[in-house]
Amino acid sequence: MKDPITISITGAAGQIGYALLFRIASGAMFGVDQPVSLRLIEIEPGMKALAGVVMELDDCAFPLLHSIEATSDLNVGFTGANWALLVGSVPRGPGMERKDLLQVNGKIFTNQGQAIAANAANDIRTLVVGNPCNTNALIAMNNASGVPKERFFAMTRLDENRAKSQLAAKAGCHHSEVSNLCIWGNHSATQYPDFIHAKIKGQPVTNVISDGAWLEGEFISQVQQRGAAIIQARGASSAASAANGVVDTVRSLTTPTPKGDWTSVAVCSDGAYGIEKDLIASMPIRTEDGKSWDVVRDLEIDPFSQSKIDITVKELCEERAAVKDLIKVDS
Ligand code: NAX
Repeated sequence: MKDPITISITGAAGQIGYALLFRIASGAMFGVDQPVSLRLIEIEPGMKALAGVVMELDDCAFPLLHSIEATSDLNVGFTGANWALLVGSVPRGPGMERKDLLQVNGKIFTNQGQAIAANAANDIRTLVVGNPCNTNALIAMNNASGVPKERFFAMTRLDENRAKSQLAAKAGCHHSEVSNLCIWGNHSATQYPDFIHAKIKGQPVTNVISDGAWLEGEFISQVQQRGAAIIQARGASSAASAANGVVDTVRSLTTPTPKGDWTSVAVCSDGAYGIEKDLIASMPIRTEDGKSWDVVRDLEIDPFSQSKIDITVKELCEERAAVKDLIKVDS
């Protein structure tokens, strides 16, 4: 049996946490031969519900679940973490502006970045899910002194999966036949689901779906607005599909990317595709060994795509400017 790996999860008693923990413990994230130790982090008011979640995890008697620690102390929560999944954040309240939300959450991710730097394992990788996830990841990264920037990610995989599903439905094929789908930019309503480079059964999407107006219009807005549509239908935001996006993201970063394909995740920009350096922006990435990753750098960007990428990158710059006091860089 392998040694257990340690996964710290914030917001563990929330909706996404409830859909996520059981899948990690069952082996869906790291494989069916990899034991896991869970460190579950909540704020004080969430600790009672978290105790109930821990009871349910116990009651599953998962063979791979090595240990569970439930805590509201960040230093305890991130001790020895190989992966930190930052799911918890404060939702936007009535009358709260985006700028207020950025500030409130910014403080949370400042503390979490510092606690990760002080307590996690040397190979720590951090995936931020809690919104606004790109900018929260930017703040955590800038406050995690000594942790390499390429170990910070923000989740856009749910958006990628949503886009694949929409394209498959339009083309009348199975979603597994859609590949090379990249989400660019921010996990927000400005994101750009890139259908130009996407493929269906190995063919360019634009050869398979002839309805260009749908691709340029309804397709993009449906992917951008999918979260809102789910809230309207379900009366609550995406949880199981978001948890599935977390599982898919971590699996994609820890296993080699299939030949010729790529995956979407927001990473620290090194200036690729003219995206401003050090923003956490979604782009196409590949990993050959399941450890290091690189941006797929040779895609030709047409003027339509460029105009969409410019919009979402501009929003990321604005978000960064709104939290510049928390990240100690000029913006
Ligand atoms: P819930 O409100 O159900 O759960 C959040 C949990 O986080 C609560 O239990 C709360 O007590 C806890 N929490 C709050 N502040 C915390 C802190 N400082 N430390 C530890 N725990 C803390 O929300 P849920 O539906 O689970 O969503 C969680 C986050 O995911 C939200 O910010 C949401 O907007 C975001 N999402 C991100 C997505 C993405 O693709 N990146 C998609 C789904 C989701 O909208």
